[in-house]
Amino acid sequence: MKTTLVVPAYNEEEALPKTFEEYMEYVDEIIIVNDGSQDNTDGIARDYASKNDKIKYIKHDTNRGKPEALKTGVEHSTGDILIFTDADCTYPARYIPEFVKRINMGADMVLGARVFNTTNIPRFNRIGNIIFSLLITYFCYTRIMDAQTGYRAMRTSIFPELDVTAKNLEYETKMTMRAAKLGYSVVEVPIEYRKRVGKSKLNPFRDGFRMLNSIPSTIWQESTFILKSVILINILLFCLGLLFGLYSIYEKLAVGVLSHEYYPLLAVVLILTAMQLMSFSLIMEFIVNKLNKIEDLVKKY
Ligand SMILES: Nc1nc2c(ncn2[C@@H]2O[C@H](COP(=O)(O)OP(=O)(O)OP(=O)(O)O)[C@@H](O)[C@H]2O)c(=O)[nH]1
Ligand SMILES: [Mg+2]
Repeated sequence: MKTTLVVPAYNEEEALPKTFEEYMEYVDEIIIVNDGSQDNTDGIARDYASKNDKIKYIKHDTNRGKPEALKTGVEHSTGDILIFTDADCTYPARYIPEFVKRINMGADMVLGARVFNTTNIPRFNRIGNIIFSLLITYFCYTRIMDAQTGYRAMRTSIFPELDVTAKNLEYETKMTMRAAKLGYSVVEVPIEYRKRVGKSKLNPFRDGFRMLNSIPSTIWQESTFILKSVILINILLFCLGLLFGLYSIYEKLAVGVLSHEYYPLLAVVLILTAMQLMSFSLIMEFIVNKLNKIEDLVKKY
């Protein structure tokens, strides 16, 4: 199967030559998308593309953000397998054969999970990553350690279904979640994550806050209508339980006796029902999605 590497680059003059040199031997096609850089990214990418048939160079006249740069790259790709990486030398190219192997074995998406040397991941990203990964594991019923990784491979045929809307950092996470939610097989390959070459464009506070902020909206957007209804009912049950519980605690502390002795029990029952119902719905949704995917496969062959 033909492999296409898509590399978004924004002011990466320092890391770009190393990226080309490193990845060249591992893929059949490289698409570099210059996302309106102000440095010499244009000159370097143009030069490499003119000397090498494998490299296609595309340029955004203005900066549109990483998700748009990746989408432009995909539009110009001709491979059966898409591989995304950053142009900052953080992701080692040597894992590509393993990614391709996993896809050939039946995976739909392979994530390069940054589990070794996580100190090279900015602190806010690390915290966000842990929260996202736990939530995704729960919401998608699929164990995912690094939903946010920028290093991933997927079958080109599934990309249109995973074409999520996002302005920045949350793009990869949303895509991972959509894939898992749709019942695609998402697997992880543990990778080393190196220190970036060149200046980071991330602002730990602004981008960290944005990312944490995007967690509830991502979960909401990626939920089906039925799941959204269940979430709302659960929130209602949970809040009611909390209200009864807090009222009982307040009464016990302030007055010393409970006017309604069954309130604490009611609180526990409501909260546990909400949690059980949520887990049950998520498991049901997971099973239904997987069965749909199996049915699609059976119809195909
Ligand atoms: N930040 C940022 N990156 C972009 C943009 N457009 C393309 N990119 C590229 O997307 C990749 C990821 O961006 P990075 O700035 O490395 O962000 P990161 O990998 O989350 O964090 P650091 O490597 O620690 O800076 C790099 O190859 C960038 O050059 C953009 O508008 N903003
Ligand atoms: Mg990076």
